[in-house]
Amino acid sequence: MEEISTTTREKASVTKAYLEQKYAIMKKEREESRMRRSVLEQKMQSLKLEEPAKESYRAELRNQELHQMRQQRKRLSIADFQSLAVVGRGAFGEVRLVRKKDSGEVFALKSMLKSSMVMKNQVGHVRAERDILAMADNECEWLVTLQYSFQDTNRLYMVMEYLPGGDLMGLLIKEDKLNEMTTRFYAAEMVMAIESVHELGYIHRDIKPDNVLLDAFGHIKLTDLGLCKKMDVASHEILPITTHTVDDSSQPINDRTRPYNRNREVAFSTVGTPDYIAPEVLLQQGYGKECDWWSMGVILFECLIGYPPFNADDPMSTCRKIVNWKHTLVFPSESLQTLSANCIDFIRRLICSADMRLDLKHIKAHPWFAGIEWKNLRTNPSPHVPPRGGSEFQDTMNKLQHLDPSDAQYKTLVKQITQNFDEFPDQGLGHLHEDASGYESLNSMQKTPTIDGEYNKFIGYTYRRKPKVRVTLTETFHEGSQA
Ligand code: ISQ
Repeated sequence: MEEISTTTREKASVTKAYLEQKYAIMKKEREESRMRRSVLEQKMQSLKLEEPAKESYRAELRNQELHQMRQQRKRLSIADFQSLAVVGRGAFGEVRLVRKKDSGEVFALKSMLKSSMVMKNQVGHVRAERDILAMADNECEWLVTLQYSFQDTNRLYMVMEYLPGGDLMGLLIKEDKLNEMTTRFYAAEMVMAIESVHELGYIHRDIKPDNVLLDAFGHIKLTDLGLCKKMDVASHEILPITTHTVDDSSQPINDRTRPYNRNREVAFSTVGTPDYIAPEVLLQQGYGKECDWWSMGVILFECLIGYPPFNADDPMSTCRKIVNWKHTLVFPSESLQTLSANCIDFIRRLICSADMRLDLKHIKAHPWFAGIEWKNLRTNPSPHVPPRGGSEFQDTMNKLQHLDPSDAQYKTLVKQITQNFDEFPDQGLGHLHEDASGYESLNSMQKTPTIDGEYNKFIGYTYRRKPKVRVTLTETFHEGSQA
């Protein structure tokens, strides 16, 4: 019998995953549609509507669903966007502020080079990020919302909500250190954000200050879920150390000077800093979601002390310090005078061996968090509202949506809402425009060579967030229809 080649096997497994995903989505959509109908019928029943009125509402719902399906089928490409500014650039690609040409809506567009992804074994990682963000469909308030994802021959694209506050690393560069109350605010929000990744069934594995973004009101959202690992409930994951080549497309590489190495051009630029990685991950021992709580502990240390606890001149030395944490985790003596005992105890219970580390329940119950109302953190005021943030940000976004790019005000507004990011030269999106032969279809996977004659490994990447379908039973219509 003829041997089945690895490529054929790989193609078959990608096809299987693609079809399974497609059918799962279709099933979910049918269920959602049934649910919408049933809710509408119940509402109309309780309002005792006459049959003609009911029929009219049913028709409205059908029309909305049809419109939504048509929108979903439209194929997006880079030509549908205008670039306003580059807000991040790294080894795999870049993040831009863009405007969707048809609607004028402003988004963050992350683009990644497929060849780098394949070369650096990141294919699974970009899929993980897209899957999690698409799954967090019911708008998880702690994760950056994915609006669309699409691809062309050379690149993958993620269109996400734009967060104007920069990242926690930017805030640390500006402020150097944060006081205990401010740190406690970000810590509590990080707990909720990490919890939501775990609830979706994933381990983040790459929690660091650069991946904690700040929205217009100064509240956090996590991004860069490229290293997320689907949790295996029964067993612990074993991760080879080499997979820690971080998807750094959102990590601006420039050299803002700062004490120790707090510039973004970290010692291993394509690999990212190991400062925040838990020892059990580095040692390739089995690990679980508790590795994310270690990373949070390291971030809190850095916020309060001004540098991460295992910082060293080169990544190898950092790794050595991490695995030797029992001897290398040292709080400077003055911090022992200024920080509360609860605060130090909390950090020590995160930066410790995995089996002793606090879990979610004990984290939330720790005395350092006494008085925190976990349910409504995002409604509390943030200690750092970005300049021109708050409601002014939404006004600027609305203006940008409707303003002609040639308008004199345009540049000023763009500058205003990107001021918390580093500046990068922008050649526009022209160099990204190309034929769309890498577009996604089962056909293209089988027939169209993409990178170096390979079949498309990125099938199933395309995503479009569904607009909400909602029929509102208006009071006037209801009254009129009953008359
Ligand atoms: C959203 N807004 C600003 C910057 C971003 C970087 C990466 C991912 C999403 C983003």
